Amino acid sequence: MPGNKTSRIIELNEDLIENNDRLAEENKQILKEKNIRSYDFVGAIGAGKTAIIENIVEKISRDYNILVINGDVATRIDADRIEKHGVRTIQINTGRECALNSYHISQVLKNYDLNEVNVVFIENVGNLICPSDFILGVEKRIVIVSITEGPWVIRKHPMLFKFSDVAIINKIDLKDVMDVNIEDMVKDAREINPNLKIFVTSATTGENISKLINYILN
Ligand SMILES: Nc1nc2c(ncn2[C@@H]2O[C@H](COP(=O)(O)OP(=O)(O)OP(=O)(O)O)[C@@H](O)[C@H]2O)c(=O)[nH]1
Ligand SMILES: [Mg+2]
Repeated sequence: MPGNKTSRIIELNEDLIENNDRLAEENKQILKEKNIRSYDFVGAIGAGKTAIIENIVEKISRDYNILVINGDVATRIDADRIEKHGVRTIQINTGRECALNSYHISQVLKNYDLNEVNVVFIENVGNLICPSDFILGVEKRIVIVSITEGPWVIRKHPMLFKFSDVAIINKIDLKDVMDVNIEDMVKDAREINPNLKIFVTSATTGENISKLINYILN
């Protein structure tokens, strides 16, 4: 019967999220025991997740032993970009899945030697919707949008802003060619989640990246 089918689908989805949350809690414990700082960068395709992580690792890799986990549907392009900065990466190709989940991270935490590592940056699959259901057990979730995605991108995708700790509005070097009011975008993010710490950045010029680093690593 169609009614039964629908309720079974809802149960399955609930199971999936419950299992994810349980493993995320386990990941959190492992990261805490190993004294590893951890961050999940989420955001739409092309918002600048890799570019921001490249900026960060360039600035801090002398002081921290960093591992970057790159989630991508099919390629290792982003991991290769990160490795050019002399930082170790693990590429996870998700195939049909539009977000990393806590199982992916758990596999890394259980199967790789993390003894020297003290910071893990995770670049999630480029998507502004899917990752909101799948917490990974990390210290902070950081959502990135860019002004080239249009002035309404935050209002249109409230869930990730609701469930993140930090928001980045990137590509502000392009503000003169884009018809967007950055202050309005900041206001939109704040209305959705008053606890969000918000940074407006340019991965191209490096504007405000140091402030972002100071905040997340403090
Ligand atoms: N002008 C400008 N371009 C940027 C900035 N940040 C990233 N880009 C460019 O935007 C494009 C996409 O950046 P990525 O860092 O690959 O974006 P991403 O979010 O990692 O993309 P996916 O991994 O494919 O989801 C690249 O051509 C970057 O050089 C920025 O602050 N300003
Ligand atoms: Mg990327």
